[in-house]
Amino acid sequence: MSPMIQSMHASEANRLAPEHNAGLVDSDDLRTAFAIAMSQMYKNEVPLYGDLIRIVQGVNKEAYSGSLSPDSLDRLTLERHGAIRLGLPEELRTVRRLFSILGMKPVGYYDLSTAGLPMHATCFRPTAVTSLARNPFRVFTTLLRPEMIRSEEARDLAMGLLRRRSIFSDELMQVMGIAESQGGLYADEAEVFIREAIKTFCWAPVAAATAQEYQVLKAQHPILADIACFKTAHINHLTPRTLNITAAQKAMGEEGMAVKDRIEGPPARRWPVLLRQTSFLALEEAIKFQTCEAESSVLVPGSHKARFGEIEERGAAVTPSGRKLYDELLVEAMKSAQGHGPEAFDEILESTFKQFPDDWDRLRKQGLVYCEYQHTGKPIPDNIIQEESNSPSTIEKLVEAGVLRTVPITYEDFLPFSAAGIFQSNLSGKSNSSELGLNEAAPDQEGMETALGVRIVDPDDLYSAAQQSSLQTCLSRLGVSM
Ligand code: OOG
Ligand code: NI
Repeated sequence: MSPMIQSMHASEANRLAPEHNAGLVDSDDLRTAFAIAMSQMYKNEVPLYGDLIRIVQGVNKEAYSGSLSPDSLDRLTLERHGAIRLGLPEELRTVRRLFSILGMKPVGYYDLSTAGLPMHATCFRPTAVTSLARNPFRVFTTLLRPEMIRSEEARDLAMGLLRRRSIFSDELMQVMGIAESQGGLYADEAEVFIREAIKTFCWAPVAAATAQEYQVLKAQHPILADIACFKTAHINHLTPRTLNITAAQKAMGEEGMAVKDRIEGPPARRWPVLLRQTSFLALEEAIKFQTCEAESSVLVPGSHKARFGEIEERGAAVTPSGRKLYDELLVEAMKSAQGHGPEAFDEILESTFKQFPDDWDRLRKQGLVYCEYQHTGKPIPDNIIQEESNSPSTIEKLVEAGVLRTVPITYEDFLPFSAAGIFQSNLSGKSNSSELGLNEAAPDQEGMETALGVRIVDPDDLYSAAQQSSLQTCLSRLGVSM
């Protein structure tokens, strides 16, 4: 333990807060430092990820000037998401505390049982518009649902392995306590925090299980072996954001990467919505298995497949009616594409999505997307009566008159269907729950919230609040009564 931490008692910490917290590292800066450290770690461990970053940065530089992206090139260059898979509610609760220090909250609930996975998820991410603009780093975090595992033997084995492990170092627990009691971290503490937090998410090449235990779990469900057999909650991918996923996917193939056969999500559009993703397939990596539980266990070589590299293109956040339309069209396309290959599916998807407007004004006027209002600087023409207040028709008139401009609000979350596709491309071909040895399950947001110890934020509340507050800022600047 560092002397710095030893000397920082909780009482001292309390004395520093709140009047003396001027020197605390801003949580947005801390998140950026953490995301950079995570990216560096992953680059060292998975060199192909470094190649991916290089490809994406090249593509983005080229695409930025001509793009309609509402986000800055700085944000785009830094932007990443990662994914971790946790085994126990206690692990999730501690991870929630860890991400809270980085200014990230659980947003959105994802039921993955529909994709044949014994787990559910949330996304830890910043929620304030200003924090998202500085660094939107997000981590898709899944939690095992043991009640979905049909085999009692596999379930008990997994739970036993999970209960025996501890994925957080003592130093990390201590520095998190300090952060919570003093409301943040000083620079030297922040360094310790990042160093120790990264250890939780790095690769542990020596499994915490025997080869036989690993096989039992893998036979039950490959994801189970990945969740339960290791000493850390290794991130399984980190995803940079690209402005042109078609070009980036092509460049990946040209460099000889084993790329997924198609891009998940909506088809290419003039006005992108939600998100499109693709990846290079998970790597078979050398690991070592224990031969018994003892420290002195003889190690035997083996391998494990979990880590991959993904890229994504983000578009506008859609409203609930936009999402309904998206889901309906996706199901329609999937139905008509049954039995066809990936290329035919892409064609069918494209023609089905002709029903999803691809014109900014129509998207906005039909209430399919969220938008940010900006004041162009133009004064209100005399013929628009200000007393009408902020009724929808006045706002439309202000937009038409060029007083207000509207830009898309970027989708900051995930697409379970897309996630499912990516999952399955890295797993076996089995798809229904009984083949996978799983019990049927309903979504269980409450169970997830109990595990987290806090409520999950509804992403729609965030998008509509962002839209509303941008409008209010414009109207009050224009002196339009509310
Ligand atoms: C999570 C996959 C979800 C995405 O981009 O949709 C995800 C996992 O593989 O654990 O990261
Ligand atoms: Ni991902």
